[in-house]
Amino acid sequence: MTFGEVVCGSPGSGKSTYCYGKHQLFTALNRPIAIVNLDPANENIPYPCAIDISSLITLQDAMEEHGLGPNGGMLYCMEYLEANYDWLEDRLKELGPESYVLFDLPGQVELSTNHESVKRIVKRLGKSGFRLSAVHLCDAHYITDASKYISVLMLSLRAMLHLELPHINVLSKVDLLKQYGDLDFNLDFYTEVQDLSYLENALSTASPRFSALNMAICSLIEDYSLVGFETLAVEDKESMLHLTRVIDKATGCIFVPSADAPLPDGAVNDAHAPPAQRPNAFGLMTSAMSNVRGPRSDVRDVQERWIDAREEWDAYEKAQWRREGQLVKDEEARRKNGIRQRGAPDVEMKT
Ligand SMILES: Nc1nc2c(ncn2[C@@H]2O[C@H](COP(=O)(O)OP(=O)(O)O)[C@@H](O)[C@H]2O)c(=O)[nH]1
Ligand SMILES: [Mg+2]
Repeated sequence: MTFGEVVCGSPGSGKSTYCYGKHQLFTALNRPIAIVNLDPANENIPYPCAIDISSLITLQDAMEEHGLGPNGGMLYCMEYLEANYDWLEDRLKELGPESYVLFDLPGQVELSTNHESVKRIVKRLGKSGFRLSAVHLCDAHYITDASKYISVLMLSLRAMLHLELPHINVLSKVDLLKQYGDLDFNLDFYTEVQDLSYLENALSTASPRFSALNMAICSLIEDYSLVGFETLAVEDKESMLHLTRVIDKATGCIFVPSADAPLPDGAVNDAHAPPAQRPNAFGLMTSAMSNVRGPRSDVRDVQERWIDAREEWDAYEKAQWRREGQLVKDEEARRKNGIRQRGAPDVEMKT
């Protein structure tokens, strides 16, 4: 069984950056990972790409050959990929079963809310042994405006119902939230989607004509009671670790490092070893983990980190990095010194 993610969301929501961030994180943790670019319009791919749809079809070719616009061309590319599913399957087989696979989708939202090709491709992947979760990225900027927030809720719900996968909605770029001014509510109001009636005031002030329609949409979303959000600041390791845990839980993925993978000092890769000696799913020692603060799993901590006390946290983290940098330098100097001392030839002193 191969685990992985279908990374979807509107253009600019941060899909490719997230894939790159996850690649860096997993590489640091010795977790094998491969990224499949399924966006034929993706020109500057930031990450090492294991499989690229552009070697099957490009958006430009589709548009020129069939006289289509960018949207129609994109739908054609996905239909073409579905028709040539064997091409994808053959390349995925070459990756090996231990790789965690990210599928970087195009930003056209209809691909994950209406159009059938992506859905059918995902279904076939499931039949070939993939256990995938949908990771739906939405720019956190949308929560700064009640009507945009409603549209993001609708979009997320639609994608959940359409893709029929374990589904994680994510408010991306939370590190930028502070620069958009004060939010009407705390961050947990937006992530937990508990009581949308609080939005009535803002919605009727912004667009009085559509107030009743907006409230009807709110109650529809509440009736389904499905939508909620995680948060993401891609450069923040804690944020990435927390999201990784949530996704692993949704797919049921438990990563056990291979026997020959390098382990932290003192770790034993043995199922019978005491828990504190075993590396966990992140390749870290449980005892080592207990020394550091756990990933920011509570949304109130995220609010404190990125909104309420952002400057203080930035200063604190900068000081931490400086200290860690100094420790690494000291350690290197000590090691070099030790090698020099051990390597020095024994000179017999003659008197
Ligand atoms: N500040 C910040 N910028 C981000 C984050 N994620 C993505 N971006 C930026 O958002 C822009 C669009 O990202 P990209 O990955 O190309 O979006 P895509 O179209 O969904 O693949 C790029 O300029 C990224 O650098 C984030 O977590 N924080
Ligand atoms: Mg992209």
